[in-house]
Amino acid sequence: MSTRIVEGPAKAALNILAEDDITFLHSLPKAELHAHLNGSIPLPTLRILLEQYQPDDLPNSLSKDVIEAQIRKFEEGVGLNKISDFFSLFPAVYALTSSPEASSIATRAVLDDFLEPGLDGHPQATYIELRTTPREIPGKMSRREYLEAVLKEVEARGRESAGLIVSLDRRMTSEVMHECVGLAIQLKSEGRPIVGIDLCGDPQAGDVENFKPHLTQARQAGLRLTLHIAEIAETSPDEHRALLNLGPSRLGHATFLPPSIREHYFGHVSVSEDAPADVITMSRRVADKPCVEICLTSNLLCKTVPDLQAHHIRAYLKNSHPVSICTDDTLPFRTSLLGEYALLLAKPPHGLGLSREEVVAIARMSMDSRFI
Ligand code: 6MZ
Repeated sequence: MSTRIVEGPAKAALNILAEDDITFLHSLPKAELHAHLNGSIPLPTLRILLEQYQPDDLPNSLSKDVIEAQIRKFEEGVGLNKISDFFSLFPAVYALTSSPEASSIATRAVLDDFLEPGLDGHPQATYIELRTTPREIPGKMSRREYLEAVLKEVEARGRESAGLIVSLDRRMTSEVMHECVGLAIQLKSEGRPIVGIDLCGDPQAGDVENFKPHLTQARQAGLRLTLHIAEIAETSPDEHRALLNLGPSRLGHATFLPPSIREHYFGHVSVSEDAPADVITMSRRVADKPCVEICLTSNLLCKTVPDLQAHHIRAYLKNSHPVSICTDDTLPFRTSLLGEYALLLAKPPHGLGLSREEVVAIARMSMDSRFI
C-alpha cells in the first residue's frame, strides 16, 4: 500500500477542495507520462534500501549518515533556490539504487505507489510511462542489467498499465548515449515494453549537436521521443529549433519556449489574458502537436514559474495545445498525481480554477498522448 506524503502547493489545493471534487478527481482515468524513477521512490522504500546499504561495496561511496541526512531533507522539504540545486539531490538516492536488486526494489515500489490503491483507497494513475536513465556501476551493474531489472518490474504490470521510457541525460558522453539508444532499440525489438526515449538532465549541461544523432537514430528505429525543452530561460532558440526539428511526440515542461517559436512550430497566436481556453476542441486534436507534459509543483518548487497564475499551461490551453498533467519527481516535490489535478481544479490562488469539463478534457488528452 502506498504511503505517499503530499505537502506544499498540492496539499494546499487538496485542502480547499470539497469532498465531491476529490471524488470527481479520483473518478478520472489518469495517465502519468512524466515521472523519473529515481525521483519518485517512496520514502519508506529509501529507508529499507538504506538498511541494506553496504558503503564498502561502491567506489567513492557516501556514508550512511550522509544519506540519512538527505532522506530527512526529502521528508522535511528540499527548499530549492534555483533549478540547478535540484540535480545535487540525486547522489544519495543513486547510492541506494546501485545494484540490480536495489533497482528492482525501487522500481516495484514506484509502480506500486502509482498503480496500487493508496491510503485513500484509490490508485494515483490508471497507466504510467516511467522513465529512467540507464546506470552503470563498474564491476557491479551494467546498463543492460539495470534496464533488465527495471523492465522486469514494468512487464509484471502488463502493457495496459505500464511502459518504460529510456532517458538520455544531457551530461552523458556521446559514447554512452549511443550505448543507451542501442540498448533501447534492441530490447524493444525483443518485445520488451520500451515505448520511447527521453532527453533529460541539467538543462544547462551538454550541447544539442551531440544529442541530435542519437535522438535521430532512436526516432528512425521507431521509438517515440519526449524531450525536456526550454525548462529554463537560458536555453537558446537554436536548441529549441534543433529539438523540435527532431519531430518529438511530447515535450517536457516547455516553460520558456518563445512565442515566435510556438507560432512557427505550432501555429500559436498571442491571446489576450482573459481569452477562454478551448480544451474541448483541443482534446480532439491531440495528434496534431507534441503534447506538453506539465509538472505544476515541480515548476513552482524549482522556481521556474513564480506562481500558478503565471504558469505557461495557460498559454498552451488558450492555443488549444494538448497538455498532460504529471508529477515529475514525487520524492523531492512531495506531490501526487491527484494533488497535481487538484491544482487544476482549486480556485486561485491555490489552483488554476479550471472547470470540471476542462479537467476531464485534460485527463483525456493525457490518456490519448500515451506512447502505446
Ligand atoms: C530535467 C530531470 C528533472 O533517470 O535516474 N530529472 N531532468 N529536469 C527535471 N526537472 C525537475 N527531474 C529529474 O531519475 C533521476 C534523473 O532524472 C532527471 C535527472 O537527470 C535525474 O538525475 P533517473 O531514474
